[in-house]
Amino acid sequence: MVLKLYGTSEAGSGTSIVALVLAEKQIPFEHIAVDLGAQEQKTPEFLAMHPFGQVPVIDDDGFILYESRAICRYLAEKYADQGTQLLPKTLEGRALVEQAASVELANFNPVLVRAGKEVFRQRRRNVPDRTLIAEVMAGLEAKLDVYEVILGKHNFLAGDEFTLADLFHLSYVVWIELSGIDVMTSRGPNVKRWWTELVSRPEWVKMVAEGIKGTVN
Ligand SMILES: N[C@@H](CCC(=O)N[C@@H](CS)C(=O)NCC(=O)O)C(=O)O
Repeated sequence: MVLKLYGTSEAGSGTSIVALVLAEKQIPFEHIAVDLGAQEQKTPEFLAMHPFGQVPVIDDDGFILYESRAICRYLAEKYADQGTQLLPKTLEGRALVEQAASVELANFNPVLVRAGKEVFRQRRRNVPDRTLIAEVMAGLEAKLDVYEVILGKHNFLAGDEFTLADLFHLSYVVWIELSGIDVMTSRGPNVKRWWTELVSRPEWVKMVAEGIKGTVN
């Protein structure tokens, strides 16, 4: 049975980082759009898959998994020898990926989620709190100055190769950039180089342009 990905249809969401792993790994999948506005994620059927009532969720031949980063790790491990290599083979290499992924989850993601929600309000024709967005983004600048140092030592966050730790950073930034706020390229040259490379990955460019599309639907 083909893998099912339940989630939103736009690049920038947690669903889209899972969709990017699926694309990078060349894993066929069906995308099942969940209408968050209609609260489809809170129906009893959906809650049976994801007790917190959120997306993304995958159904891999009856194996149900939620939390975008857990799903990405699962897919990268299961399809280790297929498509783009997203995890190093050595213990130390994996540990460095986990280090960078923990930094993303602790420092980067919370800031982006707060600002991203505000931007999303704007897209739903509510008035976004621009002061809040500016405050939140200022918090991110200090973190990006540390990224600048890290990325001065190697090409990507966990070494010289692109890994899941880099890919995880792609959620939410797109939404903020769509509102005209330059998040990633106005700091140092190393962050700019790294970011430009991430957002130029062909599968990501395609998803931003076309939305999330399954390969069998
Ligand atoms: N940590 C979770 C976050 C999931 C999350 O916040 N999903 C949002 C969409 S990006 C959602 O389902 N929102 C609707 C809701 O919470 O009811 C993950 O990475 O999967």
